[in-house]
Parts: sequence; structure tokens; C-alpha cells
Amino acid sequence: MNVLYTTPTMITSRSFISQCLIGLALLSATAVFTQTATAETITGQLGNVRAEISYEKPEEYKYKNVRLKIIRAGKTVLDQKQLQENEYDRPVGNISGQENNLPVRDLDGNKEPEIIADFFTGGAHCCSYSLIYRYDKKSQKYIKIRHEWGNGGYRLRDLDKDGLPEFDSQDDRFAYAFTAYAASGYPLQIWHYRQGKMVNVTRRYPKLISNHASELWQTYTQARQQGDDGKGFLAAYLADKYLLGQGQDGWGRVQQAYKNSDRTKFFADLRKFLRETGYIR
Ligand SMILES: [Ca+2]
Ligand SMILES: [Ca+2]
Repeated sequence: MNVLYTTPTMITSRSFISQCLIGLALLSATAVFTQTATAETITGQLGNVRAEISYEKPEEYKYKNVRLKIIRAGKTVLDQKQLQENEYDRPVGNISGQENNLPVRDLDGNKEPEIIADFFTGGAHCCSYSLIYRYDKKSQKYIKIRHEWGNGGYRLRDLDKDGLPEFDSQDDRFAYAFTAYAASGYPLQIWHYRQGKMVNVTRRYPKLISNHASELWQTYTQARQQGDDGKGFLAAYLADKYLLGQGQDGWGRVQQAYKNSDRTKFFADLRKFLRETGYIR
């Protein structure tokens, strides 16, 4: 498949996926030789909170004895066996590949670190997800949520410079929506974590959305030059434009650009899809 169609965001997730496909055994996790030669751990720490995911290397794609431990000031407060929800799910450390460590970060600014355990479910593309653990002071236990990233992933970046990381991602619902995977485009999607929940805060970043929309338009142009109809990129571009409150302007450009014979159906499908996905409100 043609990968020249990728936007910078997609390249990030692609490289993550290829990394997974090349073989998770190559993940630069720390080898621990205490129990068996195949046991590995991924660790992370912030302040006195330390988290460890341990597992045994894949055998017929199954990761064995996948276990998460969270240790506070030397005391183990969580020790969860078979942490992943499916026996084929593989721990990937930091999904973005920026670090090899398990992310232990204060995501919401309450001075208490959260733990992000990322998994990849296998398959050609799909899927990755995060289990995010926060400490509940009342019960003195960790409570987790699961967030799906689909074919892509995320990068932890402090986009608004407030000292707390955002999850810089893309809307995976656009995968295969109008075209093949390789020619799919994705609107920008930014999440943050507050009070134990993931919140979609994309609309708070108009400048980033605007840049993203321009990149999608460029990718659309390149796709057209290479013989693709570019529908996947036009769809994502229009979604970005709706996020900016520029839906009408976006439609104008899309309708001017797309002249293929299925245009009436494409525009109707696109409008319906953008309604269903919440871009058209
Ligand atoms: Ca926190
Ligand atoms: Ca921030």
C-alpha cells in the first residue's frame, strides 16, 4: 500500500504499528533474569510511585503472566495478574515510542501520578488501547479506565504549556470510512484526563487544528497526483474545518475539488458521517 499519503500524525502511528509488527520482542524493555530467561519488565516512576509491568516473551503471540505492580513508597498497593483484557494483548510500554518507560505522570495536576499501561491487540493494524490508573485516596486503591486508540496511538505532549500533558491523537473512526486504510485521513483529536475521565478537548486548539487541516489538504493534493480520489483526506479535512467552526468554507472547497461521478453520493455520505461522529452539531 502507498504510504506516501500519510500526514505527520499518521506517520507517528504508522511507525508505532510497524514497530509492533516488526516484533514486540525487539521492544527495548529491561530484561530481568531472576525467574526465567524470557521474563521482561517495563517500569516507570514519578516521586515515590513506581509501576512495573512484567511479562514473559511471546509464545505463539500470547504474552504470558502479564502483571502490573504499583508500589507507593516501597509498599505494593496493586498487584494485578493477567492485566490485559485478552490473552493476545501485548504490553507496549509507551505507545508513542518516545520513551521505553511505562508512563507515570500527573495527568490532571492533583500532585498524584497516574499510570498509563498501553497495549496492542495485534492484527495488521488494529488496535491499541491505554489502561489509565489513578489513586483513590479514600479507598487507597487504584481505579482504572480504558481508552481505545484504534489503529493509531497518541503522544503525550504539553500542547497548551500549562505543565500537564495532553494526549495528541487522531480520530480513528475515519479509518476505512470512505476508502482503503492506506488512503484514509484522520481529523486531529486531543484528549486530556481530568477527574478520572478522558475528555476530548480538540476544539480548544484552533491553531493546531488549522495547521492540521492544511496538512490534510496537502496530502489530499499529493494523493490526487498519485491517482487516488482523495476522499479519505477530504473527509478528514472537512471534519477539521467543522472543529474550527468553518464547515461552510470547508464544504465549498471540498465541492469544488471533488468532481468524480459519485460526488452526490459521497457528499451525502460524508454529511451523514460527520453528523454521526459529532462534527456537524
Ligand atoms: Ca494526577
Ligand atoms: Ca497541557
